[in-house]
Amino acid sequence: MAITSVVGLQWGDEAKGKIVDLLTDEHEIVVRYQGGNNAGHTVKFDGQTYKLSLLPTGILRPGVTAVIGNGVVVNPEALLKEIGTLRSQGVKVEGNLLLSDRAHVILPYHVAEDLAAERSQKKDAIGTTGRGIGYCYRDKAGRSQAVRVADLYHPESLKQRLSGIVDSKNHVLSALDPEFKPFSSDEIFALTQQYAETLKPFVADTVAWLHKAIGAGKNILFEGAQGSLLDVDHGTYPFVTSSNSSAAGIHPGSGVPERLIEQMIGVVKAYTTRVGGGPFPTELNNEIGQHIRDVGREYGTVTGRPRRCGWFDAVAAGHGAKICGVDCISLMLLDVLSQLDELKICEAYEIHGERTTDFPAHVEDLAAAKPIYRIIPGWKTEISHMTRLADLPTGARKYIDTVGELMGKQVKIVSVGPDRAQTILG
Ligand code: 2SA
Ligand code: MG
Repeated sequence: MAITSVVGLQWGDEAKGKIVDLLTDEHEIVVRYQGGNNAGHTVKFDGQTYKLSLLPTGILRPGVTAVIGNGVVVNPEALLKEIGTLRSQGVKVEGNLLLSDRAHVILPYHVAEDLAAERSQKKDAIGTTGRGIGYCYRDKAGRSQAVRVADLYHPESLKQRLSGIVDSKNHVLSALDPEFKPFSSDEIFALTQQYAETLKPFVADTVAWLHKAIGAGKNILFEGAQGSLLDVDHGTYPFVTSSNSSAAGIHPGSGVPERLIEQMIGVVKAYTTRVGGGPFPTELNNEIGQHIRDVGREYGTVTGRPRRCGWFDAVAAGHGAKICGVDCISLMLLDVLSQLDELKICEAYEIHGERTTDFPAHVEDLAAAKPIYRIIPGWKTEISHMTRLADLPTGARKYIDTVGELMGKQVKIVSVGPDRAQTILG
């Protein structure tokens, strides 16, 4: 039995989907444990591009079971749409997907609350994906207004509870927006009953199921969404998502104890990106940042928003690596940097006159951080066809070694292009 985890160490979009997809060959089960349809994974193979949001990447492989764990927040509408798109691309979903009966359900008022809150916060807005993620997690933590997948199959109590929940949501939403059109609790209840019907083939006690799979010696892969710096406990709070998007989310979000994980792979981009608000010390608001955005096609998979781009930040990614307890690093999108004359890697911050390699707790201290850089000469050579470390130009190897040195972990995988074949194992 082998249990592996793939987790992003930056602000998401580290190209985890590619690594998960590669490793799926050796695993029979792929599990998502947090987040929801705010995530965006792009996987390319055999000339096809697959865009995944809520579904675990394992869904693309026949014979692999994709599990949506209890820690995920599920918008049934989005899930059914994604399943429909995959079916039209020839992917078989039936029999390959399990949805936890303990997962929480995103309902239309969560999306309305997210959008209304973001509108009212203006310049302090978090820059959410507008999918209602934070408001569903808020109800989960608050307990009284939450709806879980299992509740869909207890219609009488659900109907009664929804009437109070919808009243209270309408009250809050109309205070935020005078033009708000109230939700009808009967309509929301009817929706939940439609969902109950269409989701039924997938719903399972995934906790019990996973423990049986572990007992049977199955290989399991955990797939993180977003990245460690968006973790609600360990990220750049409050500019974070509402789940434990570092490896800290695996145990609560799946019911599988973390001590059973044998290999934790931390995924980083060769540079840094961030989408949404919040400080970003190595951000490049100049033509280099634009170059990275153009070459790396750095636009949100879900929202299409241009991603903010900057130099690799070993303090930030190193914080992610510590929180997750990674065994090794997978360095992605190295090819995107190939045309630059000179590269910079942030090795420490200067905050209020003091040098530190600790990641600060408060966003105002992070905003004050001045990056201290190591300079690495550019290699100015196309590398996307190279298949061995030894083939890479000296500058590219120096870059990889510096990332490994500063993060204190070996870089074991280097990606030089989106295709499965464009992967160098170190
Ligand atoms: P939310 O919607 O409440 O989770 O937003 C809170 C913050 O978390 C960020 N976030 C993300 N950052 C990077 N990638 C994400 N997924 C999509 C992608 C995003 C997109 O793969 O490109 O398409 O815009 C993701 N999901 C959430 C978000 O930007 C907020 O900063
Ligand atoms: Mg993404």
